[in-house]
Amino acid sequence: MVMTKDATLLTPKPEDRFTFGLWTVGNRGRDPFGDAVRPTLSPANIVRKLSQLGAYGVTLHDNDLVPMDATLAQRDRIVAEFRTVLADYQMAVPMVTVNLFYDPVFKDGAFTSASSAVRQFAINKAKAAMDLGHALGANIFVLWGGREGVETEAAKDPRQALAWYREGINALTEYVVQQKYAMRIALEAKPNEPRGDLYLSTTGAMLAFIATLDHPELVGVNPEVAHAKMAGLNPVHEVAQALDQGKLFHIDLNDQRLARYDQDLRFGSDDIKGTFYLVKLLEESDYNGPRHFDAHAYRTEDVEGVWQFARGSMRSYLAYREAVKRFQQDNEIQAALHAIEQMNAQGPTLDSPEHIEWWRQRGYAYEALDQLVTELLLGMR
Ligand code: GLT
Ligand code: MN
Ligand code: MN
Repeated sequence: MVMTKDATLLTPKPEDRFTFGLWTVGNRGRDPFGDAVRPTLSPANIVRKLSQLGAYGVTLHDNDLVPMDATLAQRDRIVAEFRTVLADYQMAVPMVTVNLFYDPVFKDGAFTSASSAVRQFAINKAKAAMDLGHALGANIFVLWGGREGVETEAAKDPRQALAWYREGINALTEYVVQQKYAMRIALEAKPNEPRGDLYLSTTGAMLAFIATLDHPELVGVNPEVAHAKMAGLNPVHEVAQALDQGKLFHIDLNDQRLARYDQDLRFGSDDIKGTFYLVKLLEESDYNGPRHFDAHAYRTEDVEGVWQFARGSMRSYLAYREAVKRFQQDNEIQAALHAIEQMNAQGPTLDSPEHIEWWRQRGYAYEALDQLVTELLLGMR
């Protein structure tokens, strides 16, 4: 089949539910070796531009919008102004998160800080961020434990750290119940960076941890493609497990090469086959939440490059989605799948040496199937 040239196919629309963190397009290109290369973009400017590009909404950390030292009156004014901007551009805020990693008070962690004073401060900050999320209409609260980890195991007993982590999250679900907020918490795992080792480093670890909480029904996961790859895992399988447990509350889409620092590359820009299967999984699942991009433009880019990055993230998702449709409609691929299915169904039961030998000898024809997918993704079908 020839690739479609219909220009509207790759035009993002609000119903596609694309969202971006204010911190993603707002990323100024700082890295451990170099300073900012781009100007600060105001939240209002980001909302306006993303809405023009066809996004559904934005997400934010408390301090992406409200400075950490703002008074309550200042906070209320900022929130009111921001709500006006959101209404003007018909943009939603489906998710809010809390920054528990930037300020130096959190250098030894937040919920897992060895100091009970810091832990309490972190819990209070997270509750205030939930209030902010509620005010903006968010029903997902993401928790990425940025500095919940260690460089040296001498510092804390990891079992104690997990107990503190649990106490922190239990305090937040208690708050949700008490305040009657229509909000669920999504835990985001990452194996390392900025700490040497982070606790609960994979989505699987998060899922097991959730079962030990006071209100497991209020807590799910927010897997990030790049973080799974940093752990050497297959993001498709991480997301599949979350779906299987009814715990995919949110998702962070980006890209990442193996064995590297946290690159947060534009979605689908590196691992084309892996991304294809992730989009296929999402589109074939009952997940109907936001398609949230947590990535940033290359440091080489100016502001125009940032908007190209945002536009490209959404167009790529749509292009992968079209590829999924072509996979579903490709006669040869479907016939190959059907033949494999038939062979599995019609193969003999393993009740005699000859029948066992049959299963030993059979081929699965996955080479031919994968080749078809490869050619499809290369635009040859
Ligand atoms: C930070 C991190 C992300 C998290 C964000 C939410 S902030 O950019 O790298 O993976 O999702 O706190
Ligand atoms: Mn993320
Ligand atoms: Mn990341």
